[in-house]
Amino acid sequence: MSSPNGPVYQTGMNTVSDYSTNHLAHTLRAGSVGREDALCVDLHDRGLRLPFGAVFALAERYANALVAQGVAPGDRVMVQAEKSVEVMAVYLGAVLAGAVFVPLNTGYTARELEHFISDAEPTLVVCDPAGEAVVRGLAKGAVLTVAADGAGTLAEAVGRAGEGFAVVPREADDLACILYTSGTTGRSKGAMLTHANLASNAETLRDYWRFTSDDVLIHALPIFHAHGLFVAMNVSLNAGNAMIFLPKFDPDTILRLMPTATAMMGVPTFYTRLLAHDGLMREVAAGMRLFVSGSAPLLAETHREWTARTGHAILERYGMTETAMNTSNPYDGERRPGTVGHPLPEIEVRVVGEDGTPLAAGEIGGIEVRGPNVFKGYWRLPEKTAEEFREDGFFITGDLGTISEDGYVTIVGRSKDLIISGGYNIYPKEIEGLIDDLPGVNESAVFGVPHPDFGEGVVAAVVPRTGKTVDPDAVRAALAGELAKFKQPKAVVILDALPRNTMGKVQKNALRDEYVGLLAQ
Ligand code: MLC
Ligand code: AMP
Repeated sequence: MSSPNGPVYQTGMNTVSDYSTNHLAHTLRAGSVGREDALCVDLHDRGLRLPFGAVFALAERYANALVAQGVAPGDRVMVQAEKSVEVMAVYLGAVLAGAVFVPLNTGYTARELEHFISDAEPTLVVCDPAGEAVVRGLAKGAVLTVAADGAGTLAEAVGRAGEGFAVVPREADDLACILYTSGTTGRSKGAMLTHANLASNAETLRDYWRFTSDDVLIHALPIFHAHGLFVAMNVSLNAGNAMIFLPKFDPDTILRLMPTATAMMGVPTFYTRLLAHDGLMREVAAGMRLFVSGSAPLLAETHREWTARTGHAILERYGMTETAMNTSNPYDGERRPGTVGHPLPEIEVRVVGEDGTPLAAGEIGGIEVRGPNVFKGYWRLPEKTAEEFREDGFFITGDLGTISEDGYVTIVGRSKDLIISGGYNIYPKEIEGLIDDLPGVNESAVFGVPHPDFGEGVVAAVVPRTGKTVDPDAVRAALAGELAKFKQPKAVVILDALPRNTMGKVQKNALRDEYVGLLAQ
């Protein structure tokens, strides 16, 4: 089997090692043992269909290539590259080699990248050929490239690597991944996920959502965040089901392929965009058994419209980078619109008051989580980690919610100053810091308002210095090269002053109310 651009995929396995000694590798391989010829990934855009045998043979070759680049157990392997089976193989290769996989959003700019590279100190960075010069200027370790079609120096390194790999033993508590998540301070923190965090969540979700080797999942999410990587990919590998692996979300392609699939996972924007498409009809979804939504609130209205159009009730679940998935609506039973369902098995969820005391059913408070899914802490930030955990091990999510008498969790807001746009998290502090440094700017406040496509969209309110004027277009232009596109304000408004309460704190709620319709079309 070969792709038009060179990389060669073998069909057979030549495993010389035992996956059972590596906690996560064992879980990810579990669904395909003895089923090497079964379809693992359908790379529709490249006309390639790779069975499990080929994918794990590739992963073993990649593991050899990583080791040849100097990657030792515990070392970080960072990836900022377009979604491809090669990136999937770097992930699996890193797991097999006992390394720590660190994926990055492909939208991050050089400025953003600098922090990730200096913080994670990766032994190897895999990036898009277009980004190589920038990465080489920042990275101390090795740099390899991979394009969306698999071409690049990574393919060459893998071509030189041997087949079969002696899988590096890893325990439950060893690190498997670091995922960066922004914070209220404006500085991204690396969430350390262990082998057991990821393995337990994959197994739990497989059972809860009834994934089996008969499933075919539409995988249109990016694989640099928890949803596409830990939920969609890990569950599929663990269950041994095929994935239709799409480079990005495209409603035409998804609707064309839906009759060949059984399940899809997406952010709410996937569902609203599909609902806006004439091609979404009951017959197209007739063979589907499950639609999962998460990463951002799904409007109850979208839930109901979807049921009316397709006959399927979307199953909404709730998770975080730090915890993978926490709650889910039931597979059987009522999938209640506007709620995120019940705590998953072995995971405890509580709602507490400001002093940390658990509240009664129906009362609104902070959502806290404890269980095998909850991360080990923030990379090299022990104090920050300590702040986010209670003494009894519960993690403080920063989400506000309630739990009903019959156990359904509803998220009603956030205590953290966070905007979620199209499933991506944006912390205003980072954007405010950049705007405040612009010439003529006195201060700024960044907040989210309803956006018809992305749920929330970013708006910046900017106050010029006395006697100065600030041009909104100049603000947007200045941010363009600094921030990933999804973080850039969709609108900039110029104000004489920011609304403040008596304590002097900026009232973002007042700004949100004032500009609630600004991005509505
Ligand atoms: C793209 N743009 C966005 C955006 N995505 N702006 C704000 N928010 C977003 N999410 C920008 C583009 O750069 C472009 O800017 C313009 O908006 C239009 O882009 P598009 O072509 O319409 O966007 P598209 O490429 O189709 O992407 C939209 C999307 C994508 C919804 C498919 O954002 C996406 O895949 N989101 C999923 C994110 C995800 O996986 N989240 C999980 C996190 S894990 P311009 O200037 O060029 O016009 C997590 C835990 C959990 O949260 O619980 O799961
Ligand atoms: P992230 O940091 O990208 O992992 O985003 C996690 C945050 O996304 C959570 O803390 C929630 O605020 C939000 N989130 C995830 N799933 C849902 C959901 N189903 N409904 C509402 N918010 C969600």
